[in-house]
Amino acid sequence: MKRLSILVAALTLPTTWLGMGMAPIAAQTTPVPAPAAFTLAPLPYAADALEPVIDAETMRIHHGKHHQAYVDNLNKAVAADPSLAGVPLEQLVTRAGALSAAVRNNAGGHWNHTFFWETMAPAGSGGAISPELSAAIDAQFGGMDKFKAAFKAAGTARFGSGWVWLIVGANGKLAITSTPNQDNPLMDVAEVKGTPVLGNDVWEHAYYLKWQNRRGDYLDGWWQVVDWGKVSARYAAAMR
Ligand code: MN3
Repeated sequence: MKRLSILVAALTLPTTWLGMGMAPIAAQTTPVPAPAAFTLAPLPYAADALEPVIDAETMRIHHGKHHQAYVDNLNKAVAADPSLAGVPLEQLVTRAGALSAAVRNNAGGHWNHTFFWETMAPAGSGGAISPELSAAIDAQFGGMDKFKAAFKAAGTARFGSGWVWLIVGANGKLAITSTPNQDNPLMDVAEVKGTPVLGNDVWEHAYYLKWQNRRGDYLDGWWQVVDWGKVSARYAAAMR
């Protein structure tokens, strides 16, 4: 009798209870991977390592707040457009003109700042310029001093916010160029296109705490922390 009553109880279970038993099996489909989000890499040196050219407070705000915001806003902009899921940063940059302003500005901001941190090293610790890059600068600009003067002129002439670059153009020659906002010479929208080997941020957030309105002095001082070994390696790669 007891066995029969258990059977009856099972048969009278509400169908929804039986359905619940099936639910975990139905859920065992291949999980959709979360879209790969862009992340902010740590600085390749301590925040105060480039003092006195770039003070520690500027470095912390610039990397931890400004660059972080480009990364966060890029992730939001990409998440809003399913066609951009998984597209590498370099492709977002080179296709920037066909994408939203949010993607263009924040992909540019992320690419430019990553490039910028890697361009620098504590004074005296960066590598030496290669004979090949030195010769190319001599040939194109008439020597290092003239190159630096031309780079400074382009950086100070950039109205508002932007960047100044040394690039290798499609003709294999060096050129100095400047871009507004967070654009860069890799973008399809750049006036002068090429492969950047060196770039300096001339947004006020990059220098104002230390240099205030003296952008030209910041551009002069900045050479102390440029890692010419890194720049030379980029030049060699661009010429391959
Ligand atoms: Mn910046």
